[in-house]
Amino acid sequence: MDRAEIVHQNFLTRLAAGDFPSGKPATDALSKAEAVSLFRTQCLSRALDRTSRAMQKAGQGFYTIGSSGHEGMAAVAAALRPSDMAFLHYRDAAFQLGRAEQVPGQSALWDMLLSFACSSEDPISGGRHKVLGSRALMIPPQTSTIASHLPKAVGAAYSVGLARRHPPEHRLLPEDAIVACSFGDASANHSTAQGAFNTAGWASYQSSPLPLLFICEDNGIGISTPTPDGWIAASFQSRPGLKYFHGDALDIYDAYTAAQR
Ligand SMILES: Cc1ncc(C[n+]2csc(CCOP(=O)(O)OP(=O)(O)O)c2C)c(N)n1
Ligand SMILES: [Mg+2]
Repeated sequence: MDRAEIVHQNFLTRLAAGDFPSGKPATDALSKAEAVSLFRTQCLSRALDRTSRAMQKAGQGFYTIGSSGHEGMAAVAAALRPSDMAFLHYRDAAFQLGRAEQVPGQSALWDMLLSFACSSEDPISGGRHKVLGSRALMIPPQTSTIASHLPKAVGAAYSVGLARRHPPEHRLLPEDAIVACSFGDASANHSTAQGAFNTAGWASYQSSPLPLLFICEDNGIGISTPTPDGWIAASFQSRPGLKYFHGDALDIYDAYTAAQR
């Protein structure tokens, strides 16, 4: 058994036994039905990870960039609206699947499997890469080139206010839309990311409308390079023009509440 299979077996065993990690009790931030729906999305995301490995073994798939451990992004999707444009980290299958729940007529699972297979029928990249994205879900196509999407997200958020100031500028996003942009803890150190944070702060500091939610998915590591304990909080909690919120992505109630704030 490989590591992913061991984790899966442990998951099944503990689930069956009701042997859960001690966490904070459920709050009324989510109804029972909403919580179950989020858990289902999380399971689908994990199932995609496992399927991508099986496809690779069978010579049918070419990407196993996983979302395991990042399933909490389902809660972030639930806190946003499908009209809030989202520039996603490459591990955000759960976000895309969660958002697909909010928009009728989607085939998000199937579309992602086509992407793993490099199928020319993959609707977002035509089989060029494993790409998260969907026109209907307002998720611009995104590969795994770290930090490349952050400046684009800043520009998109800036355009919301700009379109308001320059009628009859074309308005793709609703007036009260926000733009979401997620990335990994190590990606946050990339100079392209730093430029985006600085631009966002610079604009927001002088009261330019910049409805932008940056989401750092801190799993403590970037490939083999650990992120120092507390680094993300330390480097983001007192930047000019930026408000910092913390959410526990292993707790859907906490992640949902933090994203809503
Ligand atoms: C521009 C660029 N440089 C380097 C890489 C190689 N690379 C792939 S993943 C990764 C680390 C990302 O770590 P983190 O942002 O913490 O995301 P995680 O994979 O932990 O979710 C790097 C450097 C890349 N994909 N793109
Ligand atoms: Mg990381």
